[in-house]
Amino acid sequence: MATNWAPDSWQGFEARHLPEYPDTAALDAATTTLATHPPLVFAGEARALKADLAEVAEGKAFLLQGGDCAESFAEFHPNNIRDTFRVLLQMAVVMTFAGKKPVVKVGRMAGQFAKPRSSPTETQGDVTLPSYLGDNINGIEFDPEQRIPDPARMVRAYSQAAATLNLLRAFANGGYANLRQVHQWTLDFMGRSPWADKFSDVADRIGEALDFMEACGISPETLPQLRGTSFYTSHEALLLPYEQALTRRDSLTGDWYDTSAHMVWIGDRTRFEGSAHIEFCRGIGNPLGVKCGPSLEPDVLLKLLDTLNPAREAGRIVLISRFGDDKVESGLPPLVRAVTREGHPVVWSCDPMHGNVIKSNSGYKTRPFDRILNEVRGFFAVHRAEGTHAGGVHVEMTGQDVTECVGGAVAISHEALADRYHTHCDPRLNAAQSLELAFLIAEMLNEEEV
Ligand code: TYR
Repeated sequence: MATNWAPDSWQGFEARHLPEYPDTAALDAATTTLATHPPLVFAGEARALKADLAEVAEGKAFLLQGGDCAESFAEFHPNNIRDTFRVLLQMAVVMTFAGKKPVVKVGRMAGQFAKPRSSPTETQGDVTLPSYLGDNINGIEFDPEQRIPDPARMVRAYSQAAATLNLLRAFANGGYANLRQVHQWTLDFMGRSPWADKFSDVADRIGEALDFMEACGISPETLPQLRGTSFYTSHEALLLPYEQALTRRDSLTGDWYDTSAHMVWIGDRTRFEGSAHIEFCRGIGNPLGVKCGPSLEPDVLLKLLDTLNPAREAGRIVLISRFGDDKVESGLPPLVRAVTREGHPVVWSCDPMHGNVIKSNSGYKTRPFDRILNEVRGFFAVHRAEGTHAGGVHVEMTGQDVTECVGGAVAISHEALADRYHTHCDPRLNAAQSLELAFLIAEMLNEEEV
């Protein structure tokens, strides 16, 4: 257990990207309420994820982490949860089938509300207001009242996360994820994508394999592994008052866990030395992600790993690189070499989204699909050259048919961005683009084996 640590010890450190709540009594009331609410996950589940991630660190499995850029109160709907879940399942099945490796599935769901912003204020015309920071902090409407941080939003976010997680658990183990249903996961609008046909082929072959096994006496009815799946949740541990209120001592081991999700991560903007976010995360037993961008020096990373994982447990740390497609091949190797040299057992995961944002000439923020693919290719190439395992991907995606990232097989043009640009924050891959990415990753996983 971490020494000199308590769930609130982060308060003595420099905290960036946290809101200033004008009404401190309301903040106390909200965190006191949350502290009496049940945990969203059980510590044993976080340990199960750590064990699964240890397999990834050893090169025996692959991590798929994905979901919304930012969840919102307005888009809270069972169909949205189902559609994101089923695209993640499709992606996982493609990678498991073609890549012949188990896939650890972690949703960026049920808690991904808060967003660090590049500027604390937003100006429209001659009006300047505080930036929108995520639905658990303030409102997206460009309105002075809405932009005031409201602590009661944390309680609403908790209940939305609880309901989302409840549905995800039901889908994962209640029959929806049964491998016999694989054909049913195809979404109507995917019909236009050539990758939908490829998926249908994979589904046929899985069906045949299941028929064969059933003839041999093994079926989803007799084997739980075919009937359901493990699905974990994660979000950025940004809003520390919320995370602290949900941090509890595990009754079995006596260790502290942040029970707001199975895994949390520290963003690129909050991983500086002396940060409150690092202080908080070092004391919780959950698996931790650390975003690694171009500004991260190898020796700073090594120090960070010593702080966050002094016992060098495999499965504790996921390093999520986000360089941009033109920088990954030069920026990533020094980090990989340093970590390998020091013998830290980490999962290397690729976030091909955050380094590849451009402003389209149509005015929208977008991410070209080609650049996303290129960064994933570069990531695999680096690990192949270094002899390390390209362990996972971290993507911002949705099961909806949105038009936010340009390109892909159903080519979304710059002009088409306006059609269905629904994101609350950054552009996400749509369902067809997500599936396309999964097939390409499956190919790369196969090449890794050679
Ligand atoms: N149980 C296995 C897993 O979680 C195989 C599986 C995968 C089963 C996806 C169902 C499913 O929907 O990886």
